[in-house]
Amino acid sequence: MESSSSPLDAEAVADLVLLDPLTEESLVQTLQERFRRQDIYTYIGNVVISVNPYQSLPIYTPEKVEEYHNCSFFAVKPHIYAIADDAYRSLRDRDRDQCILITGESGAGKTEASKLVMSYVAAVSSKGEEVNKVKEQLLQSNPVLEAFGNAKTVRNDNSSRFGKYMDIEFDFKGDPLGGVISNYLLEKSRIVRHVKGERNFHIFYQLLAGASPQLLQQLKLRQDCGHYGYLNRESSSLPGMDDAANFQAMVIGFSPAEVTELLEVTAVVLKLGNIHPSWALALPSSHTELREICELIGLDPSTLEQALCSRTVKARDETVLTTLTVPQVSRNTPNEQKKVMGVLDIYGFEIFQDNGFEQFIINYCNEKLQQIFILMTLKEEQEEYVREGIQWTPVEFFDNSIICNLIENSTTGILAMLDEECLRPGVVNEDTLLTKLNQLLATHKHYESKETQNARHVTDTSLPERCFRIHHYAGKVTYNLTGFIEKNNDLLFRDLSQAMWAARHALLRSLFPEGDPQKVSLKLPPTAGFQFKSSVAMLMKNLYSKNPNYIRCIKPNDTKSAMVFTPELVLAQVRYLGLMENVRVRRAGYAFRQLYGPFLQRYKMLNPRTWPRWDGGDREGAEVLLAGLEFPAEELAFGHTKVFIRSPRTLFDLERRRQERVAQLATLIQKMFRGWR
Ligand code: AD9
Ligand code: MG
Repeated sequence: MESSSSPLDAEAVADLVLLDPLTEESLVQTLQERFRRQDIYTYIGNVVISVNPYQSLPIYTPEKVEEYHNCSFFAVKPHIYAIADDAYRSLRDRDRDQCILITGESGAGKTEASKLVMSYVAAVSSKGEEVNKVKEQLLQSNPVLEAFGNAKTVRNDNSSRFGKYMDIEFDFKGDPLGGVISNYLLEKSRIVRHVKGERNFHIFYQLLAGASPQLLQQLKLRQDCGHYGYLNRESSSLPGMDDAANFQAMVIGFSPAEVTELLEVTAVVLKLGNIHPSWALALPSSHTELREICELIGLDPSTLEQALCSRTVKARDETVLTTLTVPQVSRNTPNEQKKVMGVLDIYGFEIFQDNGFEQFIINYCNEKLQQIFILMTLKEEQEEYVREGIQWTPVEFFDNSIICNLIENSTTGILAMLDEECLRPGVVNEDTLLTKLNQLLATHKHYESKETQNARHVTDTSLPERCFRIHHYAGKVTYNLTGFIEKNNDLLFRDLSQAMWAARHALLRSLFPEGDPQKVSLKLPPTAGFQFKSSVAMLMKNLYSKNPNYIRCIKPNDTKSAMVFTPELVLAQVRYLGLMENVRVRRAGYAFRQLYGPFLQRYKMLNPRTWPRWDGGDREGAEVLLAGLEFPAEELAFGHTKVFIRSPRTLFDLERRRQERVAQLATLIQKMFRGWR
């Protein structure tokens, strides 16, 4: 008999491609039933869905690593290790660069998943002094990135406030050589502002809690969080988070001089927060914080004072979005053929009550990821059919390139029109932008505003002023244009970058290359939207050149509780993640496929011609076996190495017949046994 965790258990199929009937309800129910059994991982083909358990499960032990290491993907329960192993093996043995795309909403478990993938790869690749050093550095990048890029939010105590893409490089043997990390859309505005109940970036609390009294003195800091305007005393410590210990973990791997430089800049940021905007017009140069900042960075106080005072209010108002590339560890490997595994940990689709420029950009990125997902999945399916010599019939699917185009088209796209408005001299505001959008996009099927609604005589008049709505693949989102222009402009005033560049502090200077008076250019820097579009295009090109692996993370409840599963909440995510479309695309051709050998082994008892023995080849055996079962011809296809079954129903029928036959045989054996006694 089947155990309750059989992949073909109809109550809780391990692969949603086999879901029958396929509805949103049945999909959510299956996830719920599996979650109840603590099976937090489920497949859609080779896509892994991960439901955050909010408790530590005993499924990440070294024994588990061993179990999944070199095991066939479908022979073991769904697990993130299975996808990591599959990707790593294809990279090492089949020489195919891989990427692992992890998406999901805040708190769904993306960052944990990316760490699990990295630690799995570290565990199964070879050991040796050199290699171990690289692995350590790779794993070590996490505490640093999290210290400077993560913060407590209402949704997640350890929320990543940036998107992360990491290319891990391997040599021909599959040993890690190093990595390159790119960050997307770091939420810099958190430094100056965050909502009640949230915190600033972890690093500030870690520094104050973990630094020795001598170090604090050297950095001219006080230990008390409450002294700093950017921090809040009430959440200076969080349950389950040891800031002091994390501080120690963060500095491992850096030289003492590097640590000092880094922390000096960190201290300067904290202290800048104590320079009050009301001093905008006259800042006493004897001001203690100002004087201390200048001592830390080697700058004449009057230079900083001038730079701050001319624009103080504006500078505090900055909300900046950007992308930057930080080359992390990298060993020198001339002339060596490198293989690459990319890991992408990036925010999923967002629909809030109020959606602004950030949501617009994030959702654009997800729209692109969806596009590449569909293209790659179809491509992969098609390639498998060609490899197996099976007829491929094109499938119907929703092509979201029309939405991508609406946003990114270089002349009529929303981003292009926003840029145009940002560059226009004179008074610019979002109202004129909206008018322009309405004119150009009046008939676009995926664009709506109050104006176009009126023109189209739409009765739904729920759309507020100064807003537009996009029909994304994952649902309709209303964006409020207020703030789009300022955020897109992303200007740091030149006098500030020049002042920073004038400091003697080497690290600080390197952060403001544009402050070099020799390099002053009259050209405006690229807008935030333009930069993001370019880096998304680069990312897509990079991903497209690799073999994709997907991890879709789901948050089961809003209270961070173990064992609570809220179906409505999960349903919304199933929609944003496009899981239904995912299943449909996966089974566009054939829902199930299996190598002839294991297939024959499992079902040969269903036909007296193949049972109890079949002496011919596996493929022939499978053909003979299925010929006797009278399935409609279009349900089956025979490839070079695999049998293909079109609909889950046929597979379940096969499985049911097998179970009946097993029961029958068991009774028969029992009878025989009794007869012998
Ligand atoms: V955000 O978009 O950066 O705000 P993530 O990255 O999706 O978000 P994260 O990985 O930080 O979420 O997970 C949130 C919390 O869920 C973690 O701090 C863990 O407490 C918990 N979690 C997530 N995945 C697992 C898991 N596989 N096992 C146990 C988990 N706990
Ligand atoms: Mg995260």
